Amino acid sequence: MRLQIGARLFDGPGPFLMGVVNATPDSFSDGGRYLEVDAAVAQAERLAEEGADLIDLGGESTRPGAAPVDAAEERRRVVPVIERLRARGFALPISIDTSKAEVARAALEAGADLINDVSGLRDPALAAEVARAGVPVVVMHSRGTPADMAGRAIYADLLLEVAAELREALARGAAAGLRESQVIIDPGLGFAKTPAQTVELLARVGELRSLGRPLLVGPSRKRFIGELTGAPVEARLPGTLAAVTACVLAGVELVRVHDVAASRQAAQVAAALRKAGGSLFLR
Ligand code: HH2
Repeated sequence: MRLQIGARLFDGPGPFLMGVVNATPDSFSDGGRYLEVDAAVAQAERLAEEGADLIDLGGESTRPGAAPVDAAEERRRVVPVIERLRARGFALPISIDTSKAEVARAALEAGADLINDVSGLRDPALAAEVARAGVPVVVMHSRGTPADMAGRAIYADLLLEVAAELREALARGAAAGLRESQVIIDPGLGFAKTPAQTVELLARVGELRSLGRPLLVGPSRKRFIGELTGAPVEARLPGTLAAVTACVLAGVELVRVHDVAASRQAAQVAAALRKAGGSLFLR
């Protein structure tokens, strides 16, 4: 891939690691808010030290069944974190995980560099905002909303349909004036997919290269790992590392993870194996 994200040129096959920072809510007091901002800033700085290439900041949970958050509240959660990071000279590109145009605009004004849209440009206002700003955007595959996506995990041909729906998202972007060179594609592991479908999608993710854009994949701590292993969410690092390895062997350029240090090591070994080639890749 060759893509400028903020101050940094992402050049080469990677793998590049996107470290996850969730700005968790606390509606009780401003004091709590301040502590949350501090905690999110500290987490971003920790992930940078661990070797993240960029961070992804989110102010709304996208877990299945998660309650929606309004734009004003989401902005209040993320903008102070971006402002504080930039004021402290944070060097990495900052991605904002949002599907709302208003939040995207405020985040970009505060110093974010990339929009991570888990809704796949379904809101024309967000697509227009990305086109206006000219920043890179992650276009992720999903169906429905976190509240109803589990019921939409019905596919006659999983890879064909995910690829076709991503192509439709690219077309929506183009209609809004977005250049294709701004776009990173994400298959959306666990979003409107059962654990078994997520495994199939991960195993065949390389097929999405046909879309001609860099790939980002987010396997970190997800439910398919729990279903395969019985591990609760806080004990899914080993399974996450296996999935990170699979992503890198498949040629995925960007991997979104919570545990950057451990993922960096797995990704480095996998990248060396990928480079060496050999029978590992023969079926
Ligand atoms: N997964 C989550 C959130 N955002 N963005 C992209 N591009 N790809 C993903 O796979 C992805 C994503 C869900 O993970 P997490 O951030 O841990 O959970 P939550 O959304 O509940 O904060």
